[in-house]
Amino acid sequence: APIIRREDYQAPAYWIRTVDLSFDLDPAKTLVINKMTIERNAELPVQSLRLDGEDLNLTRVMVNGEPATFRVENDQLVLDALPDGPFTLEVRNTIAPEKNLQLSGLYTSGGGFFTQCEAQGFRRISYFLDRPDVMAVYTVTLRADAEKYPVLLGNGNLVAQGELDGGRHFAKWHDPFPKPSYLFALVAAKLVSREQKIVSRSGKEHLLQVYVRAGDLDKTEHAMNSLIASVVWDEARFGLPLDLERFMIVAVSDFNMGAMENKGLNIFNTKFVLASPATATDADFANIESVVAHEYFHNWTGNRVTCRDWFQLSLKEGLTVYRDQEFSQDMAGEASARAVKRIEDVRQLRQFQFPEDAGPMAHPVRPEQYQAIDNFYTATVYEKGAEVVRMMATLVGRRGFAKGMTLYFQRHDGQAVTCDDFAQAIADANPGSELAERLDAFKRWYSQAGTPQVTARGAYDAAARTYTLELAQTGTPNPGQPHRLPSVIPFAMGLLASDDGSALPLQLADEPGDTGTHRVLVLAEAEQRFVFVNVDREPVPSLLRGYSAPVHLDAALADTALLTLLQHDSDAFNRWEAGQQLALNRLLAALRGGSTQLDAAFIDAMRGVLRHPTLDAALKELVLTLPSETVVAEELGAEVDPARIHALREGFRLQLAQALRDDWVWAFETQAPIGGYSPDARAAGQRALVNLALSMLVLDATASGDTVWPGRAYQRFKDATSMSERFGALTALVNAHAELAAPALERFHALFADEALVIDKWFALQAGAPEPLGEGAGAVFERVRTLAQHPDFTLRNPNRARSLLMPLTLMNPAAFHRADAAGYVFWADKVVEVDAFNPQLASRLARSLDRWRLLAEPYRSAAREAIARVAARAELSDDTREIVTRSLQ
Ligand code: BAL
Ligand code: ZN
Repeated sequence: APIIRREDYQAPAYWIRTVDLSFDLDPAKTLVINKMTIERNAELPVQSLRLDGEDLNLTRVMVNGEPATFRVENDQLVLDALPDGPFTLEVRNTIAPEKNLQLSGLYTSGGGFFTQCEAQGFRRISYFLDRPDVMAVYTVTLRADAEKYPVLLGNGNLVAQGELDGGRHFAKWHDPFPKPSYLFALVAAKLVSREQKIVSRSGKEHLLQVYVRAGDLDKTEHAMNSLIASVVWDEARFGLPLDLERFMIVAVSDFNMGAMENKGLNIFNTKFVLASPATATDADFANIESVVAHEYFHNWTGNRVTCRDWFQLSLKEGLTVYRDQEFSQDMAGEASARAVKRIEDVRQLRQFQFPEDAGPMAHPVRPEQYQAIDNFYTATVYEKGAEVVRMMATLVGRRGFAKGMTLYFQRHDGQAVTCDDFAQAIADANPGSELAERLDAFKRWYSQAGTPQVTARGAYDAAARTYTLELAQTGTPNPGQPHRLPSVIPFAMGLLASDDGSALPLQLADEPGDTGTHRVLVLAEAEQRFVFVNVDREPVPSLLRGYSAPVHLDAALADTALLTLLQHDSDAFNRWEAGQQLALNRLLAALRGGSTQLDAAFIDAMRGVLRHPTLDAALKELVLTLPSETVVAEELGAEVDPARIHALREGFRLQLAQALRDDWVWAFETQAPIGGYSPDARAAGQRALVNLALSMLVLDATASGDTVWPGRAYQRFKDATSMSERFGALTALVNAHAELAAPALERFHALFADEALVIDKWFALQAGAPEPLGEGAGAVFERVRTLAQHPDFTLRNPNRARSLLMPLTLMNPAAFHRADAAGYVFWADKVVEVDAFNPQLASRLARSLDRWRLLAEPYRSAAREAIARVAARAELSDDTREIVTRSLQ
């Protein structure tokens, strides 16, 4: 496929103003009639009209009602001689939804019809200017068998429906808002819905609906509650109301993405809709809340204002992730619960975006080029993009950011715009702010790939009562660029007294007194020095509070300083960060030949956190969880031996289990939430801590041959009243390789044989289990190979395929990276097998070996060979080709 470059952007030669679509739905042969009104873009020279198409069977082309001359060239439908003024173009084609295993365009799933058009699925439905800057008003008529497909849904409002001959029926939908084709959707299926009427602030009534298969209605309450909360929040926080009479969510079990924000008709992966206490964990409940919010928020940030081209994807995705993160924080409530959400988001960033930004797929938040746009729905565009928006909000303040959003919609409602337009609006609404003053430099966050490294060094001068903080930033330039220019880095910080941890005032040399105990410095040069005066006591710096910028921070703090932060910092994020740094220092030292035994100071500090009288349970659980093997590997930066990292980390885990045994018992017995199941952040955090305690107790017991705790875990597994409890107990048994794991897994499978999403968990748990140390090593990988043959396993369903393959290849380094290369062979086979029918799914899986250059031998050569084997295939999708080619470059 050709390389598409941002700098080559040109406005479309034609505008499509209205689309009248009709579908005669049939799984084998669906007829699509597409009548468009089109105008030439008068600002450009006269040229041919070129409509995108893919896998379409074209039957008729008419211009202004007359048969027209056309040709099909490289999949495009080309019309040369067209009327000068506005004209109508009617295109008829057929498609075969049941053969569409890519799940892009119109496809069948579970006996119904569903669509997915972002980014370029609409061209697999009909010929079109399939690009986001062409926005049209759609009217859509669906015709289908009434018994098989009683529910017919489209974007916007239902304007007509009725019976047809031959047992068929129809529905006609009209969407008053002009939209790009990627936001088109239709559904025709046998579904039921949960409904809720709400009245918005303006007094308008809206109908909210969640559509699922008949047996799943009892699992829709949480999604509906999340949707209502999202509507309320967006109006309260940003003044953005629901703009449609009807807002629908439809769940489908075959779906490549998490969910899709089609105008008024969001289509969701069942994973992010269906939840009951018996089938979904706390994490599932939280994910549903955030994905429902994310898609709903897109209605403004994405749909009302959309992207000019796909290079601007982060315009809508980074901003909408920022919005859903803020929503989830607000839903969590208290300051400490907000910090917990922030920690979870940063963990995700470090686990997935940092490796991406340091690997072969590294790209700026606004990429410069692509071959397959589907490959750029990445952690960088989404999560780093959200960090960029968060930094803007930090620089202009909460109210300033809200003002900026208002200006953004005033300027751009109904338009397809760029990341520059967004940043400009936020800056213009905040004249004199650090953002407005440094906008050009700030926007380097959009154009420079890679994670900046910030070095911080402090010095206290007791005689002068000054504390000097020197900050420096470095980073690698983009390919083809000689230098990396400095980023604008909001650097939130405070100073704690080293003796009692109390907060010290922060007065810079040229400032009058009383500037508070928390502030945001702005690092905008390669090196900057900040001198704090009137510092009475030796301070411990609390740096990059709340993770105020997506950078690597090297502060080289001594253990004593980290222990002070862990105990006293008013910033809960930095308490966690200090704990992670203490653990990381020990893991890295051990990997470099230092002690493999945890010291008393560390263990006492962890005990102090676990037993702390007021800390949130959720925060405790996060602090007491060691940095992941992936994070350790990235910190190491070269010659990574996954087996060694695993052995050391598991060794530390076991030591924590043993040394804190009594404390884990205490936590298990006293920290559970009281009352019936509620997915709220506080109760979820308590359950997480209890589950961690149980895992540690079972780990310790299994290592020493004791059977009491495995027995208790099994009992809890059997008696559990919620999936969070049940799955926690099962996880404890499986991860410790307890003998009772096998009967528990068998029982779990039997209990939930009809719950696809729970069976996904069953696969994922086994594929993500820590590889045993010593003689049992390799058992987890062998288990995965066996499970790949399980009657319940299929590559056709993306959730099921991911449930086995992703935990192994992305989350379980020691099981995947094997000296005998069997993991890589398995990976290559699956990539090739999936690529034959679902390129988007295959290219995701292909990315699991992104970081092969980080590996030590023999892994590195073997991994390279596996990637080369895939790349050598003549038959490979553009998606997967792009990944493996870049990987080898
Ligand atoms: N736009 C694709 C799915 C999402 O980010 O919401
Ligand atoms: Zn999104």
